[in-house]
Amino acid sequence: MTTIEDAQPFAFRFDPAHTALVIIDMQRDFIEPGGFGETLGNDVSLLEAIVPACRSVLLAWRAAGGLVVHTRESHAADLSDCPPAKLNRGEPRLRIGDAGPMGRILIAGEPGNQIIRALAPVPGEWVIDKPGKGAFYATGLHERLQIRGVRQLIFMGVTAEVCVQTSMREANDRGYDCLLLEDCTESYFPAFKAATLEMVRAQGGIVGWTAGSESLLTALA
Ligand code: TIU
Repeated sequence: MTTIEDAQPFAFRFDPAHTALVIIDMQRDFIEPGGFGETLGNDVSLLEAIVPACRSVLLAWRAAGGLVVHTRESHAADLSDCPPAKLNRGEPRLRIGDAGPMGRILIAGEPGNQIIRALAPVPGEWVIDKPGKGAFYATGLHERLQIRGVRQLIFMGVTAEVCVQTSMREANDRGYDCLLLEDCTESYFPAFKAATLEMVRAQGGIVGWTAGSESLLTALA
């Protein structure tokens, strides 16, 4: 077992052979101007700041031979997997499926839907396209993780309070111990990131643990 002693609310112990690194939605749609995140009215520049820390963790996890799972929030070109409630929500400048500067917004295969270059998947890593906010809804991810004997998940990605937290809550209910890396997640709303970290680890780790990425890197070294 490997231990991150300074994780909160208490030490996080994990077996790297039964742990996956889950990187939520680090796709151009959310990080770069012209994607879904910006069409919702957000300033996307905040999110780019976590990329170097995410990359350090990804490279270390790869070097350790760990399983890497990338997710993308993504819909079929015919929008058959996008419920009207999601499609019609709010008053975005461009809706899911509309043509934007990086191709059709949030559509599989479009340039904007690709993982950013710094964190691009390599062969052998899983890439999960998910139509919802949570990584476990309509993806088969749980079944694949069970076949691999995965019991613990380490989370990075965006946004903290939407797809990351939804995925962690889904995972928690499915019996996984979940660790969120504090400097490897971000929100368009700084207060929402802070609240996410607090609510995940409150009440004795009601959803999971949090720790800084340096603590994970030290534990893996
Ligand atoms: N809007 C927002 O904060 N997030 C999303 O729509 N998706 C993800 O979090 N990936």
